[in-house]
Amino acid sequence: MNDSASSALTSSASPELRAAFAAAYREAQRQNLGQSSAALALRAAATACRQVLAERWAQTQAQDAQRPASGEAVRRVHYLSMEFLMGRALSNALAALGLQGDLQALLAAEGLSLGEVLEREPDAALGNGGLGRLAACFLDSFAELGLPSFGYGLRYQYGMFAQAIQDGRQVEAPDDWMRLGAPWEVRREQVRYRVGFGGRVELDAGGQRRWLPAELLEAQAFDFIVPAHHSERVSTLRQWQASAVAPIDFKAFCQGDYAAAARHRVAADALNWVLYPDDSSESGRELRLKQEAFLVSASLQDLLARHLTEGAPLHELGRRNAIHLNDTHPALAPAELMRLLLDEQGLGWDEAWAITRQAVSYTNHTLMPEALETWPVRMFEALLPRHLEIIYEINHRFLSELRQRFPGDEGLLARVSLIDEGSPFGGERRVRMAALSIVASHRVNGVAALHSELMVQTIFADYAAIFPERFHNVTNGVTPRRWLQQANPALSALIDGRIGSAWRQDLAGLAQLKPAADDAEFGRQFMAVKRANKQRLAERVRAELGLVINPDSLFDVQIKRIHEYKRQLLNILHVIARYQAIIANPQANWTPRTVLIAGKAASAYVAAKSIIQLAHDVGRVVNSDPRVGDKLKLVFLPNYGVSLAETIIPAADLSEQISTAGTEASGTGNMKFALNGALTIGTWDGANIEMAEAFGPENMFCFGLRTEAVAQMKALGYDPRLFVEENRQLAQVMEAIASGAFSGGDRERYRALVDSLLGRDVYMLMADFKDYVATQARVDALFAQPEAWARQAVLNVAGMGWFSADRTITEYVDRVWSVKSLG
Ligand code: 26V
Repeated sequence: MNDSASSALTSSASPELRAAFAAAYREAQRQNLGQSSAALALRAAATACRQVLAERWAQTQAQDAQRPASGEAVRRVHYLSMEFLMGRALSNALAALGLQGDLQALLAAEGLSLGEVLEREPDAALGNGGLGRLAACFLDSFAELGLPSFGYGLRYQYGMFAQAIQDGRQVEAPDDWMRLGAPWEVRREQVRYRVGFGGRVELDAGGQRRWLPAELLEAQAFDFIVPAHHSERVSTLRQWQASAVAPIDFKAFCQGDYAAAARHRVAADALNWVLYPDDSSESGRELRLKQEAFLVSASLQDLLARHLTEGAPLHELGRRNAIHLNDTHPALAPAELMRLLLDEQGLGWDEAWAITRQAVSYTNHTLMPEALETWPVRMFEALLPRHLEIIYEINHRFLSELRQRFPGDEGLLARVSLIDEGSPFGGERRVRMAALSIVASHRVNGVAALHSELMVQTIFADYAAIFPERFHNVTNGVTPRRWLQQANPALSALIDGRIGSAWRQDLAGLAQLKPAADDAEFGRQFMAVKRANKQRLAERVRAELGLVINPDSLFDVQIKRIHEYKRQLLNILHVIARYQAIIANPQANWTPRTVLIAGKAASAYVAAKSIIQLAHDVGRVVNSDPRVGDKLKLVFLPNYGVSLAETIIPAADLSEQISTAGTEASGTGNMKFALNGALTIGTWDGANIEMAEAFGPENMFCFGLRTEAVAQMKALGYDPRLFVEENRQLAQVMEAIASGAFSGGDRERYRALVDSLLGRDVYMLMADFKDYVATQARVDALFAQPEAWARQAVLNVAGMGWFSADRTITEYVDRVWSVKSLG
């Protein structure tokens, strides 16, 4: 995108860069603070890389400021997201800057290995799951494609939470990831804005509405710089830190009441403590709304300041800048932009609205109705009175227009209104954030073909009827730099040997690997790489959990947030069925299998936590049964995150993508596994479908009810008990759980889980169990033929070219962010 900037720095840095790097390294070394040498080396290397990145950042910004006036295709993209799951930064930076060899040499002189230094780096785990990791992959592609852009987020001091397991149960603790400092971030001393909360709105002498907030916070910018791998361009993740503007209350301080003296300062600080504060309390919900408003206001003030500094006219703001909402969490953005344009810049409504509509676009990432955000009007009145006025006005104009288009259809108006009026029997009035996002956007998209289709047929059907041209699909992708090149160097080298290294920049090139699928020697090499990755994972499992697993067994992996719709429970039911079958017939020719599960459950999500406990209970029984040996193991790896995924995925034989059809918006883990040569056992859901179409459904283990069948069965009155009654194997599995076979005879522990499966079974595990188990048998059979297995695995890799985040971002630019998309 930015030809002038592209230069080849892939394999080796320029001598000047290397010298600068070595100097920075020595300098950082002089500041030894008594840390271990590996920790010191990590800090030094990060600081040194950051200096190089900061120079590239300045260059990139200068280039972007010079970009042509509107009318040209390039707009600056502002990607607003509550989550960015960045993971570790050092190995990515070294690869991008071509400094890997240099650092390795420097460390060797200190008696250190690069691997041990890389392992020291804590993950920046400022996210929850797929949505946050997608945002991180996008930043990589922004840089790689040279797209003028800013990612905007919050600087969470304690991430989401660190997961520990005690007695088989998840225990949450603060993830103190910046404890040893944050060597990657660049504090932008001059980049600060004020963000208000509460207070009232007044009419001033000139008839302008003016908001007088009761509380003022300051937002301070911290930048994390993301390098391109094939040019000197970078992208930026700008994260905001809140602090109180008011100093301590001196009177309270003098009276010795230090807590009262600093109360407002602690409250401001709390905005940056954790992502997704538990929303089971009113104060938790209020904190979250404040976080969202804070992110949005600081980011848009920054955008506006930059736009004006660049000397561009205000009316061009929407044509020169795209504001993208990563789900509805930043949905206040249109209201805040309107406030800035109306109240601070003095524009009229129509002009401000036109600019806002041009700028804003929105991606939906889930169809789960419970994830559709709404906020009580009461809370808005208290915290964001001016935004509420603006939302009312947007709504008023929207509904008036609809009244003309659809006269008499009051039902439609009530359904699509930005305000949920509650029911006459209770329930307070609420602001619907998805409605605001759709009405204020010029584009709305889903994240895989099926999801985008279901989105307009179900949750957003009314809006799609009103604004048919707004809705699009942009299927997700992942960055091949992190998820293949860095996570799996051995497979990368094997691929390079066959087709060259250009796939890093153009993943579509992987298609050239197709003929290698029929090359038995290549297949053996592929399996040897996989074996080495499995060996490494097995060592880690032994070191961390004291459990011995066999690297020659089939590694069957499910790693993702724990959620009922993702059906980790179905996976566990299969483990139990297999366990029972092994006990019944230990002499049979079992394909040895190691089932690995990892993932966090939201802290208030009781059912998900129970699933984690069941995994541990079943694991304990199965893993210690001498009759089983290595025919079956069940392992739960604690504290799932990006860097753990980077070790697990290259070691997987089988990828579990088994959500109830129609529930998983896309999945991106599914893509990472296939790219690393794991076969997928999956339902016809999310991006599984497009993957199967890309490399052939015969190369995926597809099973289960499809979306239409799920809907049909539900419509006819689904009764899970019928499936249990007709399937002895399933009945035995359920009976074992219910009778306490895995809970030391405690029949209560899993009563709720069992009752829910036999009662409503919302996600239809009982209906899909039989096909799932039969399909797992097909997996066993293929795994017993390594040549045939390798062939399919290579075809998977060769077919994954389309699932690069670079392709995804190119589509966003084309369909959502280009001037062209404004019509
Ligand atoms: C919802 C909630 C509700 C409870 C509090 C915490 C919380 C946090 C986030 C969300 C929305 C989650 C949306 C999400 O992560 N969707 C995932 O997005 C991926 C990227 O598009 C996609 O691949 C996954 O299928 C989808 O589940």
